[in-house]
Order: sequence, then structure tokens, then C-alpha cells
Amino acid sequence: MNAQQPILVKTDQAHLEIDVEYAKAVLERFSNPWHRYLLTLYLDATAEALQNSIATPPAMTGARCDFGRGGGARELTPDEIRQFQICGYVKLAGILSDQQVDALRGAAAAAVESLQASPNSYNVTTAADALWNAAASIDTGGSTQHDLPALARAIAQSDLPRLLDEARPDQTRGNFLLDTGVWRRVPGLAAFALASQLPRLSAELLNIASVRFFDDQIFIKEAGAIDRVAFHQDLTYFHLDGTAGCVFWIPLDPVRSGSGRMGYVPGSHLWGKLFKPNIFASRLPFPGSDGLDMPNIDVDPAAHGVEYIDVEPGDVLVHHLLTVHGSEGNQGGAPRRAISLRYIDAAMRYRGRPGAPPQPMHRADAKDGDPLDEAIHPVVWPPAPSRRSVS
Ligand SMILES: O=C(O)CCC(=O)C(=O)O
Repeated sequence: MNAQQPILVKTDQAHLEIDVEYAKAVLERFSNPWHRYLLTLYLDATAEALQNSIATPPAMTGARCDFGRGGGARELTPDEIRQFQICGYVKLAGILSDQQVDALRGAAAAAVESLQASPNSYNVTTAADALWNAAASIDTGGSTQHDLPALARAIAQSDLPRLLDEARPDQTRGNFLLDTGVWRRVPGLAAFALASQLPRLSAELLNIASVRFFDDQIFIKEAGAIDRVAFHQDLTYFHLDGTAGCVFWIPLDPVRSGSGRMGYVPGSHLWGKLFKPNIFASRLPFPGSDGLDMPNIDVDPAAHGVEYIDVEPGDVLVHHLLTVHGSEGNQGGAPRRAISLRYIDAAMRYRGRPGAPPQPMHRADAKDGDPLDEAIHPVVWPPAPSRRSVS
């Protein structure tokens, strides 16, 4: 192979021209073979020459991704971009293809099957049942992200209530399951997070030149999981300096009133305020956390102008890292599955926030001002300058 020359790759659709030097330079930044493999997908690197230079990790064998770099069901409209910038959130109706929704449902199923393997997974329902029952012993399920005994002490000293919607008499209670950093064990989610159109949409919504994938969370509210998520702002959980970031909340089921809708406070990303992170099951802040106390929005969301949004699979809700939001419980008889993917300005650096829960994706020895770890937070936009050639 002549490394100076772009290589022409015959794909099903067309010839694809890849700047090999650029692609190799990008690959060099990724020391983890998983990420190198994923990046080959991101680069559309079907070139034999490139693939031969990359060791495919055994766990990834056969994992492929057909999302297409930067491609997707449709483009953003100017109104959607304006709504995101003015309101701090927007519903992108029908932005994902059926194929993408199916792939994400598969990823969510794989995540739930392997939940026990994650040090960051929690059954919020059973954990909260124990935390609000001082006599109960707390089963961490092997997860280490949160200091549950410290939360139990804070709850015992507070009169803030646990947030639950009313259970329907005909519906048995279900569990609210949560996990963080799923992309690192579920290849289908990694491929989507790194290689779908979402990195490009982030650049357009935030009006930034380069985008880093920050992390993911899955939020599964089983049928009858009536746990609400207290109103909060994502940035103050994340140990980041800077504010330019957005969260794509991707429903995998239809969501209506009573089945776990997301609700947003319009314009709250422009308030210029940082609120203490709370424990989700209640407005109670994490002990020792910095920031202002969140207004008591949960007691009367309508009085605070909260907009709750109905969605279908294929729709995506996007909010700014500073937008105040929360969710309703799922009183219904079907699960409400959602995946949340977070993208930030590639220039943002680490900044520790006292009291905020440690995030699994930050290095334990990270110091304020450190750049983010490229292997854990890859730059996903702009892509390598490959371009279609005349076939
Ligand atoms: O899915 C939910 O219920 C809450 C999600 C959320 O708060 C988020 O994605 O930031």
C-alpha cells in the first residue's frame, strides 16, 4: 500500500475514497483495541489495508454497524435548532430510522441482560425501598458508584419525600433500572453513539466545531415502575468545566401521560444558575454537593411551566446540559425503555464537583483542568475527511 495515496474502496453503493494518513493518525489516538475497532466503523474503514492493521478484539467479532457516518433518517430543521437554543430542549420527531430503533432495542436488551456485570447499575426502586426504610439492609448489588449508606444517613436526616406517582390498583409494581457507561460493554450501543448522525446533530444544535462523546445512561422503567425522577440539571453531575453539551434522550417505546414522560422547564438553560445534583428518587441533594437548591418543581410542575412531551420510537428529545428536567413514573402496563447519550464540546476539560457522585468515566486521578481521556471520551465530530469519489 502506498501510504501517501488515498485508497479507493469498493462498497455496495459507490467507491469511497479514504485519506489513509488521516485515518491512521486518528486511529493512533486510540490505544484501546475496542475503540480502535469502533473507530474503523466510524471512518467507514472498509478498506482491507486499514482493517489488516487493526486487531479486532474477540468480544467484538462480527459486530458491525450500518448506521452510516453522519447519516440518518432526516436533517434538522432551522426551527428545531432555534427551539433547542431558545428553550433548551427540542423534540426531533422521526429523526431515527426503524433500523436504528431496532438496533437500539437490541442494545438495551443486551444491557439489561448484563446489568449485574456493571459496577454502575442500580435498581433504583429496590434501593429507594431500602433507603427509606431505615431498618432495611441495603443491597448494593455489587455496584460501587454510589455510597448508599451515606445516602441512607442523609435521607434519615431530611424531610424531603421520595417521589412516587400513584400506583394503579390493577398494576403490579415494577422496577426502575439504571446503568451508566453501557457503551463500553455493549458494542451495538457504542457503534451507534460513535457512528450515527448524533455527533453531527450535536455540532449543529450547539453550534460547535468539534464534538466529544461523553457517556451514556439507560433508564428502564418497567411496567408499574412509578418512581419519578426529581427535577435536576445534568451538568452538575458530570465533573466538567464548560457548559456546551447536550443529551439525546431516546425512547424505545411510545411514552404518554402516565407512562414516564420527560418534562422540561423552558429556558432554564439560560438562567445562569447551577443547582446541586440530587439523588433522583427525591429532591434531596447529594451530601456536600455544590450549587443552589433546586426549586420545588416536583410539587407543582405546571406552576413552573414544565412541558411534558409525548414521544414515539424514532423520535428523540434533546436537552442542553443546563436545562432543568425530570420524568414521570410509569403507571402503565408496558415498559418504558430509554437510552440517554451525552455529547460535549471537544474542548471541555475535567473539573471536579465536590459531593457529586463519582462518574465511572473519569480517571480516578483526574485533576481540574486535565483534558478528558481520549480513549473514554472519543472525539466523534468532525469525521475524517473521506469523501465519495466518482464511481
Ligand atoms: O429517563 C428518565 O426517566 C430520566 C432521564 C434523565 O433525567 C436524563 O436523561 O437526563
